Amino acid sequence: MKKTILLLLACPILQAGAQQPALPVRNTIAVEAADSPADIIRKAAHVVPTANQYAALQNEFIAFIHFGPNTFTRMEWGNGKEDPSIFALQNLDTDQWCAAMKAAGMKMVILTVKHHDGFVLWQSRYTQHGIMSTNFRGGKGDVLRDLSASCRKHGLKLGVYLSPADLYQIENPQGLYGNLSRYTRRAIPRPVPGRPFRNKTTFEFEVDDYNEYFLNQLFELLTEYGPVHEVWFDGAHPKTKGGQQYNYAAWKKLIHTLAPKAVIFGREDVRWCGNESGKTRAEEWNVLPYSTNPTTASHFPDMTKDFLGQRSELAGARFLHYQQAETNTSIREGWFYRDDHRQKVRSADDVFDIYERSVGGNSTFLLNIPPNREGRFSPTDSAVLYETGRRIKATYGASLFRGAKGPQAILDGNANTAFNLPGTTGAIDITTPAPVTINRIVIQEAVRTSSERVEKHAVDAWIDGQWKEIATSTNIGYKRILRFPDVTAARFRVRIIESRFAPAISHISAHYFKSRPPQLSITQSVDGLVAIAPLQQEFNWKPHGENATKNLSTFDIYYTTDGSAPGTGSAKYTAPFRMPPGEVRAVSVQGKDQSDVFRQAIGLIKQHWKLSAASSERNRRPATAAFDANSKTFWQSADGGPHSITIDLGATHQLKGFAYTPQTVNAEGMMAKGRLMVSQDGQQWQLAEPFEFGNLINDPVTRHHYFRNSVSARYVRIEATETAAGSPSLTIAELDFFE
Ligand code: FUL
Repeated sequence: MKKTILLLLACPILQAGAQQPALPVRNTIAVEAADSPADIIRKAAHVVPTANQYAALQNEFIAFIHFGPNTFTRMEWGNGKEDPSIFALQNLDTDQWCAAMKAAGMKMVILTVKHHDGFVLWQSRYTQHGIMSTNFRGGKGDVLRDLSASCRKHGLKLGVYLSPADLYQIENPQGLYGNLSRYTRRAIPRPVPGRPFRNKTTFEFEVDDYNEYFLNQLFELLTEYGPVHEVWFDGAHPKTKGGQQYNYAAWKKLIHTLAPKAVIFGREDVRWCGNESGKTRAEEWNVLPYSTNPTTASHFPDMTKDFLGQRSELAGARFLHYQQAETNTSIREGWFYRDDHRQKVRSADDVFDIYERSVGGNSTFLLNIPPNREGRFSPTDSAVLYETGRRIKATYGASLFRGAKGPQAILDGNANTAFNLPGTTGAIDITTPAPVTINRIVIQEAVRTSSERVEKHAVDAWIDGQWKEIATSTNIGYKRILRFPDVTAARFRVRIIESRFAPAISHISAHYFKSRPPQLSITQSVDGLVAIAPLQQEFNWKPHGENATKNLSTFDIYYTTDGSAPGTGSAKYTAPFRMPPGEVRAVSVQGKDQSDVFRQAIGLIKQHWKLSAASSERNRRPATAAFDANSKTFWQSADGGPHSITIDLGATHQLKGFAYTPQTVNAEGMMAKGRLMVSQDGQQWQLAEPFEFGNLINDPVTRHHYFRNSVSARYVRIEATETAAGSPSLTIAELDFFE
């Protein structure tokens, strides 16, 4: 049953046992009015990635680099009014970035050559708002040039993030964004005296000023830095103006011509996974239902939905289209570097866990590592990358099914060969030469030729003379990693239980990962009790209702409250405890293995806080929910501002800062900007500091604001001056104050 891709692509074959004949495979298949639900499913089972999409899937683990003025202002979103000199870069070491990314096993890096603030990191001919107006290398520096040279040296592919939203072009009086200019025929690239292009390709498009600017910049990016493999269009828009439209058809034509190997993120090739915090769906399908033709669509499915491509979702589709998910998240709290003491960095345990859930969950893992103000990855971030790479290699570098008996097309390590099941169910037996101890199985479908078809599968091991089920899961697609407790056996069986059409399995391998002490979460109750417990990940895989970490009962937790590093000599955690405001640092220990350090700032105890006033409230969303130590409940004001909440802290405190936790039920009322007012008596008020939080809707996680100088207060009042996306009400899930 060994077939090459060429053969499969060339002839739609009648598969024995399948109820209906195979269809030709396509990247998009239209649904006809007369199609029955079964016809739709059969069509979905013939939707495949393009060659570029497939190459992008094979990258598996890729890097994001967020770098720019925000690195220096410590903001998540700039405002476009930054003086370029804020970008006070002195040194840049892209070789250091690439060495660490390569060691992590990443295959590509995508640089934010222009984030929403509009500042460009390359020597563009079309603006002065960028690196050319800084002192970096006398105004001649070019971050993309350095990075592309380092990528070549280290064998990494290159991608560019060019933000369509451009606050500099919006805010600047001569700005091109939304300036209501006429759409006319314009030549791209627009010639600039003294700055000729080596690439002589030219285009003509009917565009306005901003689209022309954008296309000129894309032309520079795609012709002067070597091959580009991904162009990333962020859907986030801090602001828009003048009804600005994007002429995407022109952008696409230019990209397809100049970067024929590139996939486009944010449009039809690659999609957002729906969150920025590393969550993965238990079932991630890449064949999606569209209501309009995806190649010309201006409406896309809601990528944040819990279910996207399941059978039940396909029923109303007009088009079925392959569009793979990218799980994008940052190694640090926030997308940009802020500091090395407060900004949390994900541990290798965490990054490795996301790797297994995302790459092994039919998506690509896009991990952001924001360089610091020295132009380098901070040592902590680098160490995590090296360690993650070591674990990936040690775990997945070789299969424990080496030398096993079973379908060779599955065991040969060749992605171009596949075993075609005769029907929609079946079993694949694998026998190893000697018993092996495993806790991971990797399964892949030949998605390029035969789409994603498996809807339910299980793995059994032959133990004590009978088959014992060791893992079950749903879809497979490009890759599924099953995690389960250690099992030792010499016979295994993968059962395909349900499929959309007879599937083609291209790969099965077995692996062993030495379990690590669990990751921890540290919480504080309303009366100040601090509890430390294993992290319960909402989206974690629990193939058997078990966590991937085995023997949870055998670990110990040690912690400190004085800022020192915790270890087995520190206090052992036995029960929740109270402590003065400060920081808890904790580790879990299992035998000789110690977890990474988990840190949590502990704020003022809220037990005696009182609500003094709230501008308004809604039923079931009372203002007291803003400080009930429960981030699932939240305060929501009535529509129409100004919105404020005043709290009596019960005693005077020297405040260093505060944290705002947004609600996550919907995107309403996120507090983008505000002022913290303080008072000793509830009568005389004084401004402590204004504050600003960017990117709340896409990334609704706890945000911290620390004051330049600590402020003394018994009463605090938060006045919101701006809500994200102009929401008419304000919502606060939780407020914390730190002393
Ligand atoms: C978001 C942006 O607003 C963030 O700043 C970041 O660039 C992230 C990757 O996408 O939507």
